Amino acid sequence: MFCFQCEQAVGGKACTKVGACGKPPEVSAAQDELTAALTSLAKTAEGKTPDSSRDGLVMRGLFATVTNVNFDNQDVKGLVEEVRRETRRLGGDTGFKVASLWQGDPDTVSLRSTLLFGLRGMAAYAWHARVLGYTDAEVTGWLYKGLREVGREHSVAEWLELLMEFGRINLKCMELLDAANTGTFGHPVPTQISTAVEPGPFIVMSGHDLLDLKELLDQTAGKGISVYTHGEMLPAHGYPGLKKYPHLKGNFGTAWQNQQQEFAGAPGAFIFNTNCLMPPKASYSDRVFTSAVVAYPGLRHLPETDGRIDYGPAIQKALALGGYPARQEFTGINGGKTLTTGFGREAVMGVAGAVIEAVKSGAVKHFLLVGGCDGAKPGRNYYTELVQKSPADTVILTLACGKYRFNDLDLGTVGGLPRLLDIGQCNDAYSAIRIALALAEAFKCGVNELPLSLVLSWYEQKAVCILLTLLALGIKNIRLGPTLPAFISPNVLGVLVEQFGLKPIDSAETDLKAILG
Ligand code: FSO
Ligand code: SF4
Repeated sequence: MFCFQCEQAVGGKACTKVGACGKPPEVSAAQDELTAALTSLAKTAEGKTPDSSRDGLVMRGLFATVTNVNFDNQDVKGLVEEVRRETRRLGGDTGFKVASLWQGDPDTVSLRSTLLFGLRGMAAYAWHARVLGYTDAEVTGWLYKGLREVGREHSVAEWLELLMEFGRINLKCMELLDAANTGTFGHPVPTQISTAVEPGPFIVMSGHDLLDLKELLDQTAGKGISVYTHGEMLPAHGYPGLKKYPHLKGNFGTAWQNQQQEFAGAPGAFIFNTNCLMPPKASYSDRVFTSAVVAYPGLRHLPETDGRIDYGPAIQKALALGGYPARQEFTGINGGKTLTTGFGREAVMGVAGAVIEAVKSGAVKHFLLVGGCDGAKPGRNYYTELVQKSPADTVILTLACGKYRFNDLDLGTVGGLPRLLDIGQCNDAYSAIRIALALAEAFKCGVNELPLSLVLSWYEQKAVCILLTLLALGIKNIRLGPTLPAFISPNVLGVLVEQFGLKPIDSAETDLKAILG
């Protein structure tokens, strides 16, 4: 096998025997076959009448190859078959060779992989929007285009142009998902969340798909079951259309990489609906369920009727386990007992006057966007330290699951604003971009001239598409850690450093000093 798409790639190079994520070689091979099959389908579908179910298949096919999503060989092979059937139906055949994906000139492999991984991330976002009934022909069309380009040869300059074009399209995709989430559930409002678990049966939902959470809340209503979010589902608490459910009680656990410790011995049911599933331990695997594109051999996959998920098996499990006999106090990783979220663009722009005043009066000197994924490797304490050591006149904006490193800290307020503002999930990078653009407009300058620094953490392919969007917007001097992607070749890194001022993180002290001058 060969896989180097995430931050856990063995030795900072690639997983070649078995995935550090637990992905076995046969699944890796099946995913490569799936990518090749999708490329052939994209070529064959060019110029043909668009078809919604084909679009859904392309999204699911790309999404299934994202890190920590699908570990089931049969499932992935089933997708390969579906894609090939559709290709044959359109009169095409399978031309693109699997091996050619990861072979050839290192810079070409690097640029091709960057585009492919970005497409995988964007497909997941497009899928979340689609299930809420939101699609965009340009975004969907670019999934096909991107796959075709992955199967073609290009010069370095052409690859870079494709990556920038992709970054702009991914902005549209995140905008679409923002419209889908806020259009369906309203704009997030600042909300406090408990980290405790109440007595009685409970279900924990992990992932990004807000519609799945709503349906779980509907199906558990009146059954005496409490529902908790986990990982990237945390920002769901801020949405009026979800926070109105009284049995949505709080958040369970911390970031995804701690699930094997945190789920062990917990008498509740756990559902994974998007990424971030780790190989379950035998001690709790009987209570973990997968849904939608997620699959793991031996775990129960929730059945679907007319495309909607039946949570019955998880409900029965939660009732049978019965939950804790008494309230359990849990904390975040720094010992804090409450978390806050819901500072999306509407909430922040609603207090734009106060924000601008705070900057003008000098109460707020700098904004730090500390966002991205969390992960298992050491070195991520950097993000906790950076936030802890940032001075009292800074505001920390955050999004995605990397926030679990510091979201239980009480950072107090500045100029009447909380110092820590959780914008939401990784896809809410869209909201962060809108906030940055609004600030730039208010101060009549460019985003790069704002007292704003981006310090990002990456783990998987959603982070890749977001990074490409930020670069395509011309945002410079982004700091990236905890390590740089294995798929970025030295020459490509040289270009990113030269054109965009992209920097690897250093120590928290050094970076803070450089950022705050
Ligand atoms: Fe995190 Fe996992 Fe959202 Fe990722 S939960 S690591 S970038 O899948 O998607 O932030
Ligand atoms: Fe390795 Fe990451 Fe690929 Fe898993 S997804 S096989 S950890 S590079």
